[in-house]
Amino acid sequence: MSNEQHRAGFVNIIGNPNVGKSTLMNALVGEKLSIVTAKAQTTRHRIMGIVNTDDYQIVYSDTPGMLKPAYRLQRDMMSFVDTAIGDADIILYVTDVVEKPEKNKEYIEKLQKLECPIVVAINKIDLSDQQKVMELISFWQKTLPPALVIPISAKEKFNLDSVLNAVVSKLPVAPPWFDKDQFTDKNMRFFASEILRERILENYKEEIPYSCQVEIEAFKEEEERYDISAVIYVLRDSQKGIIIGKSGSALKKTATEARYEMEDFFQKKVYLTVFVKVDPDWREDKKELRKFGYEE
Ligand SMILES: Nc1nc2c(ncn2[C@@H]2O[C@H](COP(=O)(O)OP(=O)(O)OP(=O)(O)O)[C@@H](O)[C@H]2O)c(=O)[nH]1
Ligand SMILES: [Mg+2]
Repeated sequence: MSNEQHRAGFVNIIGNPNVGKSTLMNALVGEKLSIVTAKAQTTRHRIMGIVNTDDYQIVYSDTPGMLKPAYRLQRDMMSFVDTAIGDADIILYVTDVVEKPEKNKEYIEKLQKLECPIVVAINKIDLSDQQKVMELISFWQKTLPPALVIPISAKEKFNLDSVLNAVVSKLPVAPPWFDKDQFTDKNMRFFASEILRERILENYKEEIPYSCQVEIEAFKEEEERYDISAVIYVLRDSQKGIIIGKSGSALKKTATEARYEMEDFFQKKVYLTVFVKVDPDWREDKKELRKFGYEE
């Protein structure tokens, strides 16, 4: 294929919390780049997943679910969303059969004003029936014309070919933005911290996961294994106790699960050490948030 015909572009995945944006990106890229849990606000960063062929390069961006920010971390999360709306070649708007379609009106109004093509994916149709899905398709065709509206199940990998075809047909003619062997913009430390954060989201209740931040203090690449040292920051002393659990049992479970998951992801033995520290300010403090990669 000659350079003049190569297609490439940014396909930015936007939508409300918990609709399945990360599940969809992982399925489209074929790698578990973004963590997925049943809890809302799982994704906190913009994470790129790149699909390369000889003919095209699709740079997907997974983003945090859209919400009204209550603290600085959430404001930073929403600035990732705003940037992604601004620099998209194509918006892949994800909704599902569970949420009220009119949720988050301001964002819908923003999307209505955009010039770039929009593909709407109605996710989780495995949980619905045909009539409800037909109603939603017509709602979204009316709300975001001339968007292509595609019913899918990201989890069951149903109808994802239609999403891929829609995206490829709208990709601009352009040279690749990234090396053709690159499949993400994030490094190994980032994935290690996200894997541990996913285990925290799964293993702890209520406000605990939302009070936690993970920092990878050291990541040493030995020949036989990776030596990883992580810190879980919490907001209060009482939360530290909950994370650690009785005689350290809760932390041991979380760290062990994270280690297995890291070994699976990195295809390498992992030696993981996890510390817990209190940092009352991390969700609000600009410098702390920058350190954790939330400021662009
Ligand atoms: N039944 C069903 N569940 C799904 C589907 N896709 C995703 N889910 C589930 O929905 C939940 C949320 O999925 P995520 O991919 O984390 O959603 P998200 O939009 O990235 O969420 P945030 O990052 O919190 O904004 C998880 O429990 C998924 O397993 C689907 O097609 N069908
Ligand atoms: Mg997500």
